Amino acid sequence: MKFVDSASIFVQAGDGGKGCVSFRREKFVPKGGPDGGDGGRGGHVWLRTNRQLTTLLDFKYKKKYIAVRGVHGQGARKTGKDGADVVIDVPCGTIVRNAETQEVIADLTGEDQEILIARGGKGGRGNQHFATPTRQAPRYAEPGQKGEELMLEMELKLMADVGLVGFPNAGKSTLISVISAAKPKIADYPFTTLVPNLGIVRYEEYKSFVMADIPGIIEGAAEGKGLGLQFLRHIERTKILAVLVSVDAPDIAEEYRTLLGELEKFNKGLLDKPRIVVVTKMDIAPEGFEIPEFEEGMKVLPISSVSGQGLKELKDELWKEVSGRIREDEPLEEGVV
Ligand SMILES: Nc1nc2c(ncn2[C@@H]2O[C@H](COP(=O)(O)OP(=O)(O)OP(=O)(O)O)[C@@H](O)[C@H]2O)c(=O)[nH]1
Ligand SMILES: [Mg+2]
Repeated sequence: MKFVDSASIFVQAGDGGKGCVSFRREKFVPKGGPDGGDGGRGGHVWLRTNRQLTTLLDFKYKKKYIAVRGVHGQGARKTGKDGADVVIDVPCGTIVRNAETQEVIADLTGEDQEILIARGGKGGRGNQHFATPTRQAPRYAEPGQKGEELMLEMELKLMADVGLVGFPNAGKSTLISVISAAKPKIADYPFTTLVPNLGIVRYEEYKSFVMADIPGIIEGAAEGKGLGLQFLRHIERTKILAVLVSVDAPDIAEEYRTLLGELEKFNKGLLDKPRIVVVTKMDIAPEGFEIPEFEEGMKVLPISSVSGQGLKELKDELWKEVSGRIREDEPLEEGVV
């Protein structure tokens, strides 16, 4: 499967309908005044975020979004109907640029966010508006204005609260599959995950946070080994990182340091995020296994996605960090969270 995280599309709003040239016709009124109605507005094109979407894959197949023209005005002062709007659903975290100028038009991070991306042309005014004392029977009306059109470039940065990072086979996909409804592919060979998976982790009765499972990282990834590091941009915006190391790694503290090194090479800022260490596959821990010291003061949580050991504690800890960060960065309205 190919991972699509950017796309270009063409959007065109509808033109305005024409204004109408018409004169009143009534019995006993031989020369009625002008009564041409206005044209309707052309349909707008909107972008709207949709939490259900996690890729820009749809835009690989459909690349043109065109709204219809407004209906022309008619006699008897009848205004034409506006053209229907077109609404394009995009995943949360989509950045939209004008392809020509490269200017960022929108950074759609919120849920149910909506922006007008191409404005429909105004309808032309009918001849009823152009009567003057000296020209009582104007024979012209305005044409409709053109709808806006432009090429858009979209780039997706997944919006997740928690990013899972680890070597291939560390058990990232397995973890997300047991604590969320996401059903990613799981297998005992490296690089099973080729595209990021998002899962919503339910916490207690009505709380939830979003977790991102990304492909595995290996030493040298920054130089292009393995799948490279491009997908790491999807965790640049997560609030926290959970670094997974498998209990059966030859030297798990060393593995942890290697991972941090690769993250740092990609973007130093990643190391400023709060992180916790998760030791996975505790069900196969060798006799007498002891958790090593990873870093001073670092929280370490031993878990097993198979036996369920430590999963509750992990969720508690992640929720504590995620909700704490929400309060810090984005003050919420009273009563929320
Ligand atoms: N015994 C045991 N095996 C596990 C556990 N979690 C995952 N595994 C196994 O470890 C292997 C790798 O699991 P994945 O979840 O695909 O690992 P991943 O980190 O997503 O791997 P990549 O996508 O390749 O980076 C699979 O065979 C899993 O069944 C666990 O808690 N206990
Ligand atoms: Mg995986």
